[in-house]
Amino acid sequence: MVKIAVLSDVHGNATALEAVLADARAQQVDEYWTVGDMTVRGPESERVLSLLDTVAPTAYVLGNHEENYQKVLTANPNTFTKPKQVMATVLTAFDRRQLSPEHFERCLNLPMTVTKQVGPLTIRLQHVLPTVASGHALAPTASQANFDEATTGDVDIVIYAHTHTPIMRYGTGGKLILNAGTVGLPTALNPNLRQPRANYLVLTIDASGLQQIDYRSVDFDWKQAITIAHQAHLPYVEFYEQTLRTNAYQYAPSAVAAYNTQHDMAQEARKILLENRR
Ligand SMILES: [Mn+2]
Repeated sequence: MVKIAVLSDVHGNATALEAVLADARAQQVDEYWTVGDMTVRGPESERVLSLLDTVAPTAYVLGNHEENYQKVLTANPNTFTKPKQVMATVLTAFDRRQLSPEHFERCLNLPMTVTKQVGPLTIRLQHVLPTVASGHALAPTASQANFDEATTGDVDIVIYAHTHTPIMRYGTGGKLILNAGTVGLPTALNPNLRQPRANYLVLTIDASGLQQIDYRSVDFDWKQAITIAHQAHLPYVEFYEQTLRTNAYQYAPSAVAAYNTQHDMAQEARKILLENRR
């Protein structure tokens, strides 16, 4: 029997990750898998990756935020100017200043998918689709066709991430689809389902198959997480703070666009991109 913790969307929130790792230890987890977006948005991407090193995850896959690291390194300053691209540029630069060269390099070289064989089960990890690490294809209410596209290939279970919404459903033909939710930025559409707790998943698998799926919600000191963000002079700190305070998603393109205008972020992003190209 093996107990596997599935962690996704930590987003640089080391405070939440510490609480989750303590809970996983108490659950006597044997192995850790991650499903992308370990960094970016929160203040402590380096501490997140160092904490993860202490449990040595056996799977890392590319999230859209790690993918943005790659994009920002080679982006054209004249065209990489959409509101979220400006934010990605500034947040990538913030992370790059704190990340060790080894950690940054690892983020730049993540695979799109990792496939694991555990007992009788073939399990594939992917941030969104097998070949796409971003976008809304697997929003919780997306069409079944999208979930069928997510489960192509010779797999029994697909675990994805990105939506910050815990999910258990099926592809046509019975492939199981799981989403562990989010460790670092808990949000929900329904106000009554919002809660300031870190989500992750513990899978228990033995020779007969999947014995238990445990969706865990763990309390963490979100006020302390906000304090750390302010102390670190995190860019876009208002978005991070409001997400942790309200558990409602704050990073809509229109809101980011307004913030960019107000704080002249396009100028800062342009400076960063020009420096990257030198
Ligand atoms: Mn994502």
